[in-house]
Amino acid sequence: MTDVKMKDSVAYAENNPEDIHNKLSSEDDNELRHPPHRHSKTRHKVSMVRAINGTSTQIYMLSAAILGILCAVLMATIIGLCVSYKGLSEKHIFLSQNSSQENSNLKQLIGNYHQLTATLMKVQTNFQEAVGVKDSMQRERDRDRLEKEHLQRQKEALVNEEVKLQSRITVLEKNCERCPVGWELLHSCYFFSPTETGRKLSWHRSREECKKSGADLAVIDSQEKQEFISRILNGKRTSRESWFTAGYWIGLRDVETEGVWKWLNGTELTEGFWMEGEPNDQISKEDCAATFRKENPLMTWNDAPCDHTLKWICERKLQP
Ligand code: MAN
Ligand code: CA
Repeated sequence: MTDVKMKDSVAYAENNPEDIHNKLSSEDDNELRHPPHRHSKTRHKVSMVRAINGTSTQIYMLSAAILGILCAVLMATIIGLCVSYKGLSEKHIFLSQNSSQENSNLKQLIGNYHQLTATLMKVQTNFQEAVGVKDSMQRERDRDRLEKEHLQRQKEALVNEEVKLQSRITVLEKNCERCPVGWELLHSCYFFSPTETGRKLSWHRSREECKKSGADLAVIDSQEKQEFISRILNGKRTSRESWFTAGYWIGLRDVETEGVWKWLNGTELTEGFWMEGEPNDQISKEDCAATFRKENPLMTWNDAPCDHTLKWICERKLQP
């Protein structure tokens, strides 16, 4: 082998130690088969082979070490992954358990919510019903209150009426049988000329008729008497004649002084119960007063000519 060849072989050996080894072995075999001519050359070759062998061993050892380290790292990684997986799996189990617990809690909460909603709706319905009942009770109460007030007023009116009737009973009891038959009693006895006969007289003739019975034409000097006489007249049957011919003479005149009305007992008129527009002393000939059947019991008087013929009302004082 030449030097150049050697150099190439060494360079090649550094890169491909096994091939070189094989090559050298084959060369050795050749040399054994064909013994070398130079002894130093052989020694040099042996030392080179040894060097190459030492480098290969180092490379193997390094590779093995690296491989070992990689294995260790791989093992550690696997162990780490296992541990991590175990932890994650426990965590997963724990979370799944928790999640199912939470789910059941959530379901229960939803159930409770639906129940509460239904209860709330029921309560609302009940509340509305209660409001309706309350309103109707309120209306009923208002009606009852109005009815009560109405009844109260009626009761008061009846009580007043009872008081009046009671006093009338007292008077009647006191004056029982003190008036002649056909006469009406109110502090005095009153006689109304009969409608049936149709008999009518002038004011003076009427007064004479009263005197025949120990009486005189009526003096109506209070509202009580006026109402009493109006009530009796309104209780009598109506006739077809015109209103101003259906009147009753009373004991009131303004003969002395026109417009100054005096009762037969000499007292001047203070409170009159004239019709609307009366007394009007028509054609200056109306000096005698008469009472008529009218709707308003406090507006029934008219002044008429004293020779006019009308019915009459007598009044007889009670004996003390
Ligand atoms: C009418 C009215 C009365 C009057 C009478 C007389 O009714 O003018 O005032 O007294 O006539 O008949
Ligand atoms: Ca008149």
